[in-house]
Amino acid sequence: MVLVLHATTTNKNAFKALITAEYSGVKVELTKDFQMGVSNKTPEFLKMNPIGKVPVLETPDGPIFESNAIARYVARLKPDNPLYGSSLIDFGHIEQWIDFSATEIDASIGAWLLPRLGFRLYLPPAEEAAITSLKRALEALNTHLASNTYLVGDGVTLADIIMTCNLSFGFKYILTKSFTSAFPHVERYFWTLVNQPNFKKVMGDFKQAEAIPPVASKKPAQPKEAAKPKPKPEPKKEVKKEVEKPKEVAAEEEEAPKPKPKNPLDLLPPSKMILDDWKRLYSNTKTNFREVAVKGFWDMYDPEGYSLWFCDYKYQDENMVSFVTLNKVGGFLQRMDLARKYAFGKMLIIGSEAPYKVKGLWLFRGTEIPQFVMDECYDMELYEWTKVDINDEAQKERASQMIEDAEPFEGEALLDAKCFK
Ligand SMILES: N[C@@H](CCC(=O)N[C@@H](CS)C(=O)NCC(=O)O)C(=O)O
Repeated sequence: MVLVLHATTTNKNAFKALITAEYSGVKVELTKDFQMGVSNKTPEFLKMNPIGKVPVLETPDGPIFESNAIARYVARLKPDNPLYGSSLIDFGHIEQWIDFSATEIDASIGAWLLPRLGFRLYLPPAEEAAITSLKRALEALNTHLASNTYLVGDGVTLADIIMTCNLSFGFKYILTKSFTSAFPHVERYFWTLVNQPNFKKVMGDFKQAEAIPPVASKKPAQPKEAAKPKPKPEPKKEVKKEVEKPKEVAAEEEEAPKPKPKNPLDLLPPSKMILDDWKRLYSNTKTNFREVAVKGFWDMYDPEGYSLWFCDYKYQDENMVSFVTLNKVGGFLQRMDLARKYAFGKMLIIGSEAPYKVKGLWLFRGTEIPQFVMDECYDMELYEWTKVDINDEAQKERASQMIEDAEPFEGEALLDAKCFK
């Protein structure tokens, strides 16, 4: 009897059943020419799995969906399968690690990776939470594996198959060596398992992710915006990425480009402060920064043509991982690209241990934060913004320190300082 598994050839959830089948001497074959998004949307497929997800296993007694249930079924086809251990307590532990793998490992990897790939809403605080729970789970797994070669007993069990398949999704797309090296026993375990012949036959050669994937350009929902009567159209660049327009429609649009409306900031009365002069002074000052650049800034500053703002990240407690915090600030500065002609910013990442604090100083053209920046850069919502009162010496001094990257800043070391210019 050959059981038919509906999935693509690279699906880690399908690998669970295929590897289990290899260990159990059961024949499971993938359907030919499975097309994700097409084959799993047909009425026949939806009869097998009403949610339309893969994998699905066709058995002589009817279909089964949910990859762990499928793998359990395949394992049980072999009587007294060692994949299920040799005692009731082994069985209990195998089920324990299968559930742990699904709820603590797989769920956290998905919560970190899928928003970055654009499959879910990307929110920096949610990403931090996902990484924190993944690290907690991996630490527990690492401790267990420090004194155990496999999850249960002395040989491969179903728990190892499911755990390794779930880990493989992370190792392949987001868990770089610099991340996994904190969990050496997990690394040893993972590489041992993916190199077992029964795993290799299904998964092929395995290569670890070399970089964390960048965030796909999708804006998260903005509650304030949603409340407004007229939704603002998405910037054209982003729409193009997400929606594939038929070629002829795209061509039509490109034939008659509409004139770009002038930015309202270009219509403001001229200012005595020339932003580029300030940026040049900032970049070219190598010594005596306080006396030259900072003094020069205050000499140039025009409170009628520009405004200065302090920003303070609203979710400081969630800045638990240094490189994630740095990436978050880096992403913010990239997304501010649209304001390069009208802004200068300093962002400090403060503290020598977690939670790190992110605070900044921004100079904007005009006496308010420009509306297009508020509308188009979603990071703005993640910060509290306070206008700098330049008549208050303490605030002025704080702004000077931020321009200068003065250390210690508010009594703490700087992890990094980034400049937008
Ligand atoms: N808990 C399910 C997850 C299945 C799942 O999310 N499958 C994805 C592919 S890995 C899918 O079919 N996505 C298509 C969709 O969401 O429509 C399992 O383990 O089988």
